[in-house]
Amino acid sequence: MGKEISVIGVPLDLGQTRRGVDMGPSAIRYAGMIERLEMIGYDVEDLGDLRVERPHRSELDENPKLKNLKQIVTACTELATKVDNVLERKRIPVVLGGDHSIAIGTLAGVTKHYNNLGVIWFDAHGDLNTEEITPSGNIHGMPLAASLGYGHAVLTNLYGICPKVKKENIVIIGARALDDGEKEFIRKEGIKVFTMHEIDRLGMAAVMEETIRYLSHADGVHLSLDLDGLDPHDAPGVGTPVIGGLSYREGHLAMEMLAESGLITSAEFVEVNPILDEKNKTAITAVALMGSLFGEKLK
Ligand code: HAR
Ligand code: MN
Ligand code: MN
Ligand code: MN
Repeated sequence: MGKEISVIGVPLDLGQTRRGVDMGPSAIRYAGMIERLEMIGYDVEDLGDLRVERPHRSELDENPKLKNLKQIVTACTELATKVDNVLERKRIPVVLGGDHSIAIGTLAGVTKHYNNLGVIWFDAHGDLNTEEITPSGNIHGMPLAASLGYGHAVLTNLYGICPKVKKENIVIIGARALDDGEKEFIRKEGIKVFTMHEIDRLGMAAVMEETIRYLSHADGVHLSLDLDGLDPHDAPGVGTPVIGGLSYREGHLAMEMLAESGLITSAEFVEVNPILDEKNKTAITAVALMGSLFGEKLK
């Protein structure tokens, strides 16, 4: 991994129904992200935020099983182009959400550059729903399924690449709120998942060692970090908090081990909602995790 990072903000909140996560990129920047990465020695280029249109109310939620599909596809396609361009220039893309539906766009842009892309999905949720099994119709519950080639064709074929990632190249970490349909999907496809149960039993260090080993054959690894993977105590500013999550220390250890491994080639930090937050705590946590991920040293 080189020492050049390009930051792309995606102020999109249409993948779920609680407004405010569109302010995530600002909150993360205000928490000192750019300066933090520069302190570590990176050349950081801030490409600013994507322009995401705020639709007329009458256009919202047209299809209750795929809410705001059109707007999400537009934003994700633009994001894919930007991410693709950053990698073309041999820089590391770091995407700031926005809700997790944007991962479809990030992965579309990233996967073009690898033959065997690995993905670490750090999340309380599986994000493995499709319009057939979704309990909510919210597309932020679908990006991993879409990237695997399951779901509506405009999502699975976004940017003309399907699937964007292979099922044997994914590790989900921190899951504790999986829908029944998602559990069935995980079993059927044999997807590697470390639920909170396994993390409690094995400990975070062993989980990360196994994750790094599992993905060691990949020629690039994308980290998709949903802040709700952390416990709401450390990350209260998220739209769908779930108790019993990873502590800040476990998250921090995970990031340090990933930094040591040298595996990570792109990243995104999503679901920061400053309206639901306590004094920007969640964005501050996100920036601290980024510091560790990108090799901040204690001594
Ligand atoms: N699984 C539920 C659904 O599909 C909740 C998803 C919540 N998702 C996120 N992203 N916050 O991980 O609606
Ligand atoms: Mn998610
Ligand atoms: Mn989540
Ligand atoms: Mn440490």
